[in-house]
Amino acid sequence: MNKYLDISPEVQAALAAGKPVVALESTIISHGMPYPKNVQTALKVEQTIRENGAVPATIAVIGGRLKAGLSADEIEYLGKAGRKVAKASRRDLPALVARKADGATTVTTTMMIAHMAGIRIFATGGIGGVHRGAETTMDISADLEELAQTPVMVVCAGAKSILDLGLTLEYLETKGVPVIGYGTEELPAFYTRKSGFGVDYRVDSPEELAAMFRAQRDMNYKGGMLVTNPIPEEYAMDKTVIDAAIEQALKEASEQGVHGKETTPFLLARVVELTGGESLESNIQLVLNNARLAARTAALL
Ligand code: PSU
Ligand code: MN
Repeated sequence: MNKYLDISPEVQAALAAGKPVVALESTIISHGMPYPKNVQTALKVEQTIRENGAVPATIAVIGGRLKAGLSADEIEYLGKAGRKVAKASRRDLPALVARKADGATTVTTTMMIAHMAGIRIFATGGIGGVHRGAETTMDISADLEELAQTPVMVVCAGAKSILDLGLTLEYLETKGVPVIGYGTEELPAFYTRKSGFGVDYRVDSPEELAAMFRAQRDMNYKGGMLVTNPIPEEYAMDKTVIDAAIEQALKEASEQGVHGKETTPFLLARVVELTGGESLESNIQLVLNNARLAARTAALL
């Protein structure tokens, strides 16, 4: 086992017994939602995974240790510290480990640590992707590269249209990452169920998802699989409301010269501020929905 990795006793016991385990990210806790809603949500997501027959493994870097499975106190700590905790992508782990620092794991580092721990499935809200204007900024999330090289199934609600969703799909196609729509032919756009872009395959049951992932693993693919699960209808947002907020956030980011690792957190925070509590509630509900699907699929893997 990796010498920097700590697997919690509960997750370790589940893995040893071949029981289903679902990984969860921590950027959504520290950077994605305000305190204390972030902590309440993280605990509720864990509970939802348990109710659906799997063991949750929330992932983070604490004191330079790569953690798979956090205690409620550790989740509280990450949630309360919020933006003071570094956003940890692939390039950040060596520094955080060497300096014994804390990090909130993105989709990228959650996939990495899940894979180190032997966890095959991970539930989150939205992934990073190709940013609008990437043809000049070259801002492409490391999440796409990780999906191309780490064999973990990521269950999300698609991606927010702060990104260029068409280019994100092109990139995933180039990298050989299957994009699956759960109960849909269309890529969901996080707050809304539709984006106007098609997915590669529609799947209608956890059994079908598990079969596709098993086939991919049996063929020794080095990459992962992206499952996009639309937000439940009753929590979906009005497209015009969310589009206006995204346009406004993008305009402010460009005016203020926001760039690099700050781009995604800036855009996400502004969209939440501009749309108020409605988008936060949608965000919580779609994560719970993804946790349910991931737990039910993990039980079949
Ligand atoms: N998109 C969302 N919500 C999120 C993120 C992205 O809708 O919370 C977070 C995830 O942790 C994701 C990261 O892995 O942002 C991507 O950041 P970047 O674009 O800097 O790679
Ligand atoms: Mn970026």
